[in-house]
Amino acid sequence: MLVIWGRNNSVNVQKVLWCCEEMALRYERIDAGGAFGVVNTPQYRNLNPNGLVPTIDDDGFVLWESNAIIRYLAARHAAGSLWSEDPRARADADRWMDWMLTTFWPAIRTLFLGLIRTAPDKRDPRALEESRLKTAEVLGIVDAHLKTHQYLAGDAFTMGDIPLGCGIWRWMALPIERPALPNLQRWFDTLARRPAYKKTVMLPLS
Ligand SMILES: N[C@@H](CCC(=O)N[C@@H](CS)C(=O)NCC(=O)O)C(=O)O
Repeated sequence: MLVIWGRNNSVNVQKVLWCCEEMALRYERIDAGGAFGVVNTPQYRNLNPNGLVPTIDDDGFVLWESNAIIRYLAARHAAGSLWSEDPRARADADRWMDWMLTTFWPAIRTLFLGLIRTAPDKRDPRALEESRLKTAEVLGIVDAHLKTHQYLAGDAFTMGDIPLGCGIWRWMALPIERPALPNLQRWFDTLARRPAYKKTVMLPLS
């Protein structure tokens, strides 16, 4: 049985849960991280020396780093669908997965943490606004891409949609002003109709 450690409100844990639900893969989830602690115990550090979530144990194979986990699970259980057999199509999905971690998340992180996990009197309005503007700017890249693509890595849903799909829920659910990005909105609306996305990602932000 696949075991997943991680609290279900974490963006990186949600990536893995959503991926599993899309593949109808059975798993056991153990709360860890944030208020649940666990991540600083020697047992957990043995599995993941970073003390972060998610971590998986798939019949003795331990893996951390959310995108690596998605790639592994999709290659193992969804080759030809979530995980394309074609190297170029797969690289396209990989590209958007990495872009979420290296470009989108650094842009939105301050805004998300500020509005959701920081008391109002401790917020830095200037930093929040900078983060909002930067996020809107980088999402312009996605909007332009989605003008000619149904999904991030082509015309079918793939693992490439999962990381940014988790991130975009935060952008859509935050109480902020958002510029009109019609192609991005269309992509999000499509994701929002997927039962697995509703179940694992579209949760109240916390
Ligand atoms: N690059 C790592 C980042 C993991 C990470 O930063 N996880 C956060 C939650 S989203 C975490 O563990 N924070 C500490 C905690 O929850 O205690 C990945 O993608 O898995």
